[in-house]
Order: sequence, then C-alpha cells, then structure tokens
Amino acid sequence: MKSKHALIALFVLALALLLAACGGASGGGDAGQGDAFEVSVKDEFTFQPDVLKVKAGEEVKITFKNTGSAPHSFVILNKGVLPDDVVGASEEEGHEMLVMEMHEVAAGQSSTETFTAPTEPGDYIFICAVPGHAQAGMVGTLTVTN
Ligand SMILES: [Cu+2]
Repeated sequence: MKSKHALIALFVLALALLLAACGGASGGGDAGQGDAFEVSVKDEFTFQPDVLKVKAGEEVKITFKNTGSAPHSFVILNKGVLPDDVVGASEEEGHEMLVMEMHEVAAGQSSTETFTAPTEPGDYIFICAVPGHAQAGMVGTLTVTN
C-alpha cells in the first residue's frame, strides 16, 4: 500500500516537472519574463488545453485559435466569479468580473491578448462568453501560483 502511494507521488512529481519544462519552453525560457500560451478549440465546445499555469503578477500572452466552426471567445473570470454571473451581466458589471477579455473570434480566426496575471494565487475560471457555450463545456482553469 505504502509503496503504491510513493509511486503515485513520484509520477505526479515527474508530471509536474514535465509541465514546468513545457511551460518554460513556450515562454521563451526567460524565467520571470512572462509566459505565452496557445489555446484552441476541440470538439467545438472544449478548450485545449483547459488548464493554464501562470505566476502571480507576470505578463501572460494568450493566442486563442478558433479551430471550431462557430464563433468563440476567451474570457478569464475574477476569483469567485462563476460563468452564470457573467452571462447576462451589464457591460460595466462584466468588466469588474473579468481578469481578461477577448472579443468573439470568428471560426478559423485567431486573436492574441496580453494581460497581467492576478497577484492573488489561486484558481481562476476561464470561459467562452458566447451564450450557452460555457454551459456546454467551454470552461477551463487558470492556476496562479507564487
Ligand atoms: Cu464558444
């Protein structure tokens, strides 16, 4: 039993190292100089990848490629904000709920946005803000660490 747990722990550690290595490579290798990610659409209503890891307060560049066949968007919500809170909110309310907002991207197009990661560590939800899409599964997690 114990050795099995140790094996799982090792595997998780190896995975974490692998992910760290990948993040470094995509960020250009300059530690602390920000990170860059490419997110695309899979199966029409899923983000790929659906988990992004960034450091608190760093500059993050996201290129969103709409590889689906409907218009999609990429929006990061503030901590504690849920997808249902944003859909139906006024534009002014909406801005306060968001960390970053990308306008709708037509099918086959892409858009790039640079923003500053939140300074408070934790998990932030990102969604496609086209009505119904977050509910259909276009949801992901931005994990902010120190
Ligand atoms: Cu969408």
